[in-house]
Formats: sequence, C-alpha cells, structure tokens
Amino acid sequence: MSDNVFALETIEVKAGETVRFVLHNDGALLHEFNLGYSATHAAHEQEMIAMFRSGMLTPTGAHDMSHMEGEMDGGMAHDDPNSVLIEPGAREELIWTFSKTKNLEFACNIPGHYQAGMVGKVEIR
Ligand SMILES: [Cu+2]
Repeated sequence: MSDNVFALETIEVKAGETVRFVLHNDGALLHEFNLGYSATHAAHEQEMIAMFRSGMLTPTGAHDMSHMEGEMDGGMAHDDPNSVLIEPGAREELIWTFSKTKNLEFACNIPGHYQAGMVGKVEIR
C-alpha cells in the first residue's frame, strides 16, 4: 500500500483457505488493512474519526495506547482481529481464514482513504 492506494484491486481466495497477508506501507501516511463489508467499513471509519479526535491516531502513526487504558470510555482500542494498522515504512501481518461469503472487501478506514479508493474486492471461490 501507498498514499492512498492498495497495489491489488482484487484478492482471490478459496473458501476455507487461511491466508497470511504481509502488508507493506510504502507511503508517508498511516494506513489500515481491514477485511469486512462496506457497512462495517463505514462504521469502523466513524470509530477511526473518534480515535483521531482523541489523539490515539495521527495521520502518520498510532500512539502507544497503553497509557490511555482506563481513560477511554468503552475500552476503545484498535484491536479488531480483522484489521491491522501499518505505520509509514512498516510491515505488518494479518492471518485470516475465509468462509464462503459475498461482498467482502479489504479496505483502509483512515478517514477519507476509503473514499479516495483504498478498497478492493475479496473474491471467494
Ligand atoms: Cu489509507
């Protein structure tokens, strides 16, 4: 990934397949790799907007959230198993087992990035 685009537009997997995604952020901005449906991406973007407002996330990185435990209502943290944040220049991994489903997307929900085209389809055969 780079600013603001994924190198792949489509990922093809088989139902039941477990994939280890190795994600490189070659951009100057913080990006996310999130597996979900459009509605869940939209909801997650709202959470991300709140994290930016609170200072947990900045355009170029994620702050150490360990200091903030107990200060945040509802235990807000970026720890969903279907999602990973990748800081500029970093490499992260996400392992996911795909079940047979339709309309799955991989997307970046940093505010504005999905709309800029940071989204692709997961085709499950
Ligand atoms: Cu992004």
